[in-house]
Amino acid sequence: SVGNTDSRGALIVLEGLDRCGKTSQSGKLLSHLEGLGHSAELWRFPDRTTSVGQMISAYLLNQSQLDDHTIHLLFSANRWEKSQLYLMIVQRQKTELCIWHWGGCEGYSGAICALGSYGSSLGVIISLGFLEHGHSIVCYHLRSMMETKLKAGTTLIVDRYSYSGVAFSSAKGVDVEWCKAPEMGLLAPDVVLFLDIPPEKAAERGGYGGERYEHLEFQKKVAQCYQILRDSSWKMAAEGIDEVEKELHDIVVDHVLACKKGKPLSLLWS
Ligand code: 2DT
Repeated sequence: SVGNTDSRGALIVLEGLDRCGKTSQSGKLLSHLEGLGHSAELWRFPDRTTSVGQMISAYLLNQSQLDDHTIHLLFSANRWEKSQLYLMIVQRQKTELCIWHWGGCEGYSGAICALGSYGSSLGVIISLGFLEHGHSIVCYHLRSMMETKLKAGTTLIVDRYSYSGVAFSSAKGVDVEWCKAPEMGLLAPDVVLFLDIPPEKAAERGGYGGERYEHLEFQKKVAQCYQILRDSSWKMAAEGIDEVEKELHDIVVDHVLACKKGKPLSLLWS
């Protein structure tokens, strides 16, 4: 397990085929938790806003072609980029030189640099340069944006996670163990809510939007691959929108309370 047993938010993952209702259920879960006074946020993967996410989006829209292994690693990188963040705060003393001002922070004469996954070695090199110019520097390594949020008490409701990564790539014939490898070391969810609907039924719902994986035959393969990944931490939610909603609310609130009481975090597939 990771870290201590302090109160924290829960990591809740929703998984399922395209058009299974994950996105609308995620939104409802968020309102329910907020209504009960819990701090919660909605996340989704792929996060198409980052530069890696834009490459993924172009691939899904059939605007670019990538080898199956390459796109798999991009999806994984899109999760890792939300996990590694190195922050360096430079306090200005003598000179006006700083890289990025910490906007709007009156009285704080500093700059803040996010070094991304380049890590602490780059941080050390940059900080030596600043020290020479008479700045004082505080370096932080935030283990993970996700972990930081959870430890601050915020529950994360995540629409798709590593299970989508493995299910969709292995449905294309990529080896399951190979698919899992780059996900190892990411945080494990407290619960996976799998919205279990037959692929034919999902296909009937309002039609697919025309993205790369939105074809019935492929979705059937994905459904089989999800079954391989399923373990005891998964909750299978059946059909019927209202019943699903009630079922999910109860499960999620139980997990949120367990995490508040100090259930430790753990890592995926370790
Ligand atoms: P959305 O329609 O939910 O945006 O998903 N996918 C997703 C993968 O192949 N690997 C992954 O790691 C993730 C998170 C599932 C877009 C598609 O991307 C697939 C559907």
